[in-house]
Amino acid sequence: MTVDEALRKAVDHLRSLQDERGWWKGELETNITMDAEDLLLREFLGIRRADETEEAARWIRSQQRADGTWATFYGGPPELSTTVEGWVALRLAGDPADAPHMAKAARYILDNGGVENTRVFTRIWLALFGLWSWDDLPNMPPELIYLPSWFPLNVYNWACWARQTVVPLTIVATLKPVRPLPIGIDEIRTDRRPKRKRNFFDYTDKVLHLYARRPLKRLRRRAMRLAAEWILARQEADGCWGGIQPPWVYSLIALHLLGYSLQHPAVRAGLEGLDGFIIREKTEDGWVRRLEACQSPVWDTGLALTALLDAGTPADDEAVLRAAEWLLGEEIRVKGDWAVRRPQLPPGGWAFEFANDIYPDTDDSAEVIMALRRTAYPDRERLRATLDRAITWTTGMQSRDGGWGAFDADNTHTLATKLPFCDFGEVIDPPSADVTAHVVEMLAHEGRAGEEPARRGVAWLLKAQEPDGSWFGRWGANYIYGTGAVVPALVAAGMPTDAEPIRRAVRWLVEHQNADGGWGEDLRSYVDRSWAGRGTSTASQTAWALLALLAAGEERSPAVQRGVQWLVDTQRPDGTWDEPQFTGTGFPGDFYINYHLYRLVFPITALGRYVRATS
Ligand code: R01
Repeated sequence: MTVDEALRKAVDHLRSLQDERGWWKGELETNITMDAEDLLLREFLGIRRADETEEAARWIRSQQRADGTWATFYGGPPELSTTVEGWVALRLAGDPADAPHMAKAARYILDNGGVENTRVFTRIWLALFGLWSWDDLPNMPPELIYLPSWFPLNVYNWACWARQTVVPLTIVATLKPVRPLPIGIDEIRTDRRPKRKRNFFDYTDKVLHLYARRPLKRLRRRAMRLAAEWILARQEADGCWGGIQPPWVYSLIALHLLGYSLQHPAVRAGLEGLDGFIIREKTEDGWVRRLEACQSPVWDTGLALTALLDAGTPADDEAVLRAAEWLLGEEIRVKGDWAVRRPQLPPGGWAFEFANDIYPDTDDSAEVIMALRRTAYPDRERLRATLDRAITWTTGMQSRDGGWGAFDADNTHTLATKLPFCDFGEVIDPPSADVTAHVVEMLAHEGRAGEEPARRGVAWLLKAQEPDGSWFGRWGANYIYGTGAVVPALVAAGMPTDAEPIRRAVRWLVEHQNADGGWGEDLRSYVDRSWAGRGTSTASQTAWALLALLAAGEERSPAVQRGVQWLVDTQRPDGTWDEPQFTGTGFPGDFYINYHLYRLVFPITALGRYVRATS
């Protein structure tokens, strides 16, 4: 098989996946926390059905490994909180505690500190059912909503995903609801307190617990009302909150506890919208169902469009124009929470999801701008105006330090990260190399590399280069993703390919090529630097390495030849690639994503650019 044939087959496959309405959307696979919590949510609201429970339980069981545990990514190490949630969900579904798969899970849990050692979110879910005491959870008062945007810890200093999670949780944790379950968790308790690192906030937490016992009644009542209004004002058109599962389910629970019935329009829209995030699939064992943590149509469509164009698809191709039309309709024309930090900036740009108007992000906006600019969309005036707004918005979201975060500017205050409440994931959204690179690349393509924002972005990137020549990947795994984003951006911005930063990156990539010719990087690299750039070869990571090498002018090098050959040799007969490995990152160390379209769009872009560079 030649490179051209492989590319054509891949393109045909990608075309076949386009929705007739113009978009692409690959599954966004995460882990069984989603499915366990979905059962618990339905149980809590009193709407859990036996058939849905059985399908979810079947999926959860199918993901359990031989040692009884669950992980947060393919092939990953056992994860305690996920395993506890899986165990509880299966108990709820009727699996007996003494069944071998349950006993094995319990064994692992006990050996690793028991439920006492799980993350705060897991223990909140247990507390909702009386399986954990609300008093043994960090306090988070609803009065948080009063803090003005200049005050430490105010909600706008939290990353948008954490902000939207914490506001409903203050309501839930204040009302401390308990809906008893017919199951217990004695099998997974140790009744020992885990040793945690303590800091100043553990003493504040004691004070907050004392206040929580006798709050100023009127202050608290008003805070609860303000928090509820804050939540309701942020529900999106499809019923979601922030397009992601945690704010969504906690907002539903909070509203429900405040007396909004299941028939209330906001609650109904929320529950119906959630159904749109369910994937059902027939397997050998019967139907399974799982929940997407989030959906990625705008991101996928931007990347697919770029892939088609890089593969030589004409700019006026019918599939290209259909995608462009859909993306133009997805433009965001309203202000969102980002405006708290950039009040003068007019709206524009794109979010990641079908509906997330209050939270557009710079990463999606940069990718979509680059893709749309290359199309021959016939209404040139509409295209120009949309791109102008998007470029202005994206540029205006630059942080003071010269980099770009995903959803907010200057979201860099580390205080929230110190709270005992925040023991999971990222809670701030500071600039990252991958996002900054995408924005710089976009500005360079727009002919703005010489202007101040791009120059400061380049300076930010140069400062962020690791001593070994790579760049950290915040939203993709990991140094290969970061390096694959930054090198093309620096070259687009005018850096000569023989400049020292580029040469160091090239050397790092070549040194980390696998013997089979591909590249791979295990997600363990986020917690253990010895995994940096190391892991089983995957299609998306091989493509990212190739994108950097091709931008660096290495198209005739043995490394590129072997990388391209790896893609050709491992392609499936249907034109795509197998990629059970997760190469997407939600939160380094804690939450990972398998974007099902990455295995196809990135190889197409890499092969397309290779063919162009060598012909
Ligand atoms: C989550 C959670 O489930 C989650 C889901 C999705 C994301 C954020 C941003 C982007 C867009 C994509 C996905 N781009 C910046 C990246 C592009 C590749 C984040 C988190 C889990 C726990 C909590 C996500 Br608490 C909150 C959210």
